[in-house]
Amino acid sequence: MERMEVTETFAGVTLPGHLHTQESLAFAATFPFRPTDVVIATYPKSGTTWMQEILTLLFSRGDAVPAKTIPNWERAPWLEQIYFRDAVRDAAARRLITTHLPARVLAPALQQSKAKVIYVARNPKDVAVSFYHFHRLAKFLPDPGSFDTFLTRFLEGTVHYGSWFDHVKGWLGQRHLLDMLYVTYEELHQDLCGTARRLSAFLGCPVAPETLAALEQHCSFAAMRDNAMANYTLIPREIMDHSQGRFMRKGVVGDWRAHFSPLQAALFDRLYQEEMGDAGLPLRWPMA
Ligand code: PPS
Repeated sequence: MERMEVTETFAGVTLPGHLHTQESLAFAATFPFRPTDVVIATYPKSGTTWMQEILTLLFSRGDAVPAKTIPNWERAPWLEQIYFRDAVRDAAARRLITTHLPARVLAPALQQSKAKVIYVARNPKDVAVSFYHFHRLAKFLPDPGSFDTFLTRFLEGTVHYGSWFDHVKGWLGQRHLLDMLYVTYEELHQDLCGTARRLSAFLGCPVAPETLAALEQHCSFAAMRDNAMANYTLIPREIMDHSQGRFMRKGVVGDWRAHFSPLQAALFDRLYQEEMGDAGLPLRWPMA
């Protein structure tokens, strides 16, 4: 498998070389967005795959066939990945594009193009837990070591894809400058249909009750866990070793409580307060 040990550095962030080259990253940074593009922006493990599935169902008006027959990375390709140039559907009337890149790389082009941006964020304690488990499964990411070691690196912002704090502050800092809808993983949990309605209003994409019913059924954790087009079981074992865990791992809110020691939680809370306390951002999850 290619470039499994390579690390790329771009815009001050390290990224796995298996997925990204300097060329693919430069292509992303200069990509000509269109006003009709819909961009899902996330820090990893924040609900990206869930949002890809929800938008697939909204756009298909509840028809599950695309979601069940086309891998999610073709339905909503990652802007910064090597394969994007071939995957982006230039002829499509509405292109669905996914990115983990920081706002500082993409915001100017997005502002100019007036593309729609959906930013999905999640309680960073749950992000850290989910990312840790994903490192064990994804062979293109470094060995995470113990959870404590990984958490230290997550808080320092030295993990691949950079600092969670910078990512969230960067993107939410753009919320009045971009045509952006901000959604949290926790809101999707609490009220999937209500959030889907909010998405449909933002996208100008009417949603009938039957569409919502199909979406609710198909985008449930159980349905997505069993959907090979969304659960990454199509990826060969040398790249994602599913004997080490599932991509669709638990899908719950608050799993951090089963992983964090009181000391880890206290350290996390202190840094969170320092970084986010005065940021004036709408952060919609309980930290305690
Ligand atoms: S990635 O690698 O960045 O694309 O990962 P991402 O999709 O952002 O995040 C993966 C986590 O989202 C959970 N997930 C869901 N939870 C609830 N319901 C649904 N339908 C759902 N789909 C994905 C997935 O299980 C990962 O979280 P954890 O906590 O690891 O289970």
